[in-house]
Amino acid sequence: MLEELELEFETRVVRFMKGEHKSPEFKLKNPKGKVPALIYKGQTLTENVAIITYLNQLHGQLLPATNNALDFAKQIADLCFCSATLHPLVTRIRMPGFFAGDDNAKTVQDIAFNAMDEFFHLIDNQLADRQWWYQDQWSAMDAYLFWCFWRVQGAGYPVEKFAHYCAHAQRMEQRPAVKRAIARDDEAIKILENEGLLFTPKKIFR
Ligand SMILES: N[C@@H](CCC(=O)N[C@@H](CS)C(=O)NCC(=O)O)C(=O)O
Repeated sequence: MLEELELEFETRVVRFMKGEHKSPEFKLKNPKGKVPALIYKGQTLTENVAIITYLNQLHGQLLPATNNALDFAKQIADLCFCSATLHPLVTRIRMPGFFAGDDNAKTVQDIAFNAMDEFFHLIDNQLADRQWWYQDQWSAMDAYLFWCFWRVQGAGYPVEKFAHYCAHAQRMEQRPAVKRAIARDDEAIKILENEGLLFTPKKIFR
């Protein structure tokens, strides 16, 4: 979102493999021990839906403009679908062992794969006749949906079953902001690799 808005910002690497996100120092920023946490003018804001709506209030561009209360509530519902339904499934697909131990990881991942199928079908249907979630207007929904797609694809989830969602991901990859965000991610990967702290999803289950 920050790249799309062309804002100047710094990112910090949080070393999950060392439990840095649960450390007292990090919990001063986000007591919930999760990323993302946006620090702006000395104040911290957490939760993707709150960060997106706040940035949109400041800068626009992230959600279709509307004065209609119901339309706005529907946009929030869409973002909550990403953060409260898709996002927890993404983490169960990528790091199933974190939730139930390595012995039960495959069961956790299988259940998450099945649950994700239902929602990927829903998204694929919505994208069948349009380039972006809200027709011709790119929005934060497209960014959040792309993040989910990209993360589960990297963990062996069969995204190819969803042709319209795949075409959407290809359109997203062409966006300069997405290229810049992925370049930042690559930098973080290099740092973690050098420190021996890179987490890579296990594909041995498939
Ligand atoms: N509801 C949060 C979810 C954030 C979230 O789950 N982030 C994951 C990384 S993708 C995390 O920090 N997980 C660490 C943990 O749960 O211990 C949001 O929308 O910002």
